[in-house]
Amino acid sequence: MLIQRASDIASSEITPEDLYHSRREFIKTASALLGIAAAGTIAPGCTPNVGASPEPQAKKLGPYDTAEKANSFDDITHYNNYYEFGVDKSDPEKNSKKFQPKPWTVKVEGMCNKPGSYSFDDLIKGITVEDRIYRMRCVEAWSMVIPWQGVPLADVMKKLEPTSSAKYVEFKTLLDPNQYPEQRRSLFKVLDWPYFEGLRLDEATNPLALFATGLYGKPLPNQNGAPLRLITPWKYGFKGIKAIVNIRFTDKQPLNTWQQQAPNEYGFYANVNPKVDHPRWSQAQERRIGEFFKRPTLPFNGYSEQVARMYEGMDLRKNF
Ligand SMILES: Nc1nc2c(c(=O)[nH]1)N[C@H]1C(S)=C(S)[C@@H](COP(=O)(O)O)O[C@H]1N2
Ligand SMILES: [Mo]
Repeated sequence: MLIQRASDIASSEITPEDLYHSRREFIKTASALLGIAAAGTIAPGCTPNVGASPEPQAKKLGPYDTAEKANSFDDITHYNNYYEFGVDKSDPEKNSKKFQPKPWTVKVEGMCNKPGSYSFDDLIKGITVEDRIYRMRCVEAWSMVIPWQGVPLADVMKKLEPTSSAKYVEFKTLLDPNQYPEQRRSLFKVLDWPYFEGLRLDEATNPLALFATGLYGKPLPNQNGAPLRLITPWKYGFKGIKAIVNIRFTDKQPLNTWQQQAPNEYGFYANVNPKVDHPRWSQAQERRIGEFFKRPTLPFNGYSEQVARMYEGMDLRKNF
């Protein structure tokens, strides 16, 4: 048979990524049968009667999507960096089960015309949630491919109307010792809380920058930064600040948590750069989670075409 229906597969064999891929496969196959070249959204009235379509809005690869094989839902949700929940890769999954991503309020302040407190829904209202399959390269020299859902950060920025004096935007993670075990420590703190990050405004409005709200077609799991986290795939993973509660526009280059912690090891830009080694290890190669052999790391994590021009004329060794 041509199309395996979800009901033909033992439920124990179905993983979230199977469902995700089968949706995409269904659309591709159905479109091929109908001779539709570019499988965009199939209009409801023309949905062919072949197999069950669990999610008709599934799309073909978008212009920013990588065709590389995505990591499994299990990898993406059990191998995490989220120090508020602990420093081991398995801690975020174990310790985030009771985290409350709802209701959620984001405070917007600084140099913009639309400051105020926004509910999660209000902040993203009117902006279309998109699929983006991105590579993620951690500064620790491992990487993954993650199928995110989210809203283009440029659309959120536009809605908040930064003034002409605003040059940067700063983000902060929730500060809540009741929910984050590591924020309860008074001694031997791993980081100064809350975690914070920043972008230049042109970076924040680059089409690649995303506020992720989901992955594999499901709401963002707590350990991945629910309900809202930053994704800048050309930068090291630590720029991807999780559980954002604060957005502030400023004319001064903000610090970020890791730069504040170790300024000789981490900078403001943190663009993926195989030629600039971390003082304690090489950045020339990376290990894709799930693979054995290392692969070369690409400048800007392979996104040069979209982002390199933002850094023309800059010394990328100094501005690391
Ligand atoms: N608030 C917060 N955000 C964070 C971190 C963190 O410790 N706290 N870790 C960062 C690092 S180092 C990486 S590599 C990514 C990991 O994202 P993932 O767990 O969804 O793969 O989150 C980033 N965002
Ligand atoms: Mo990281």
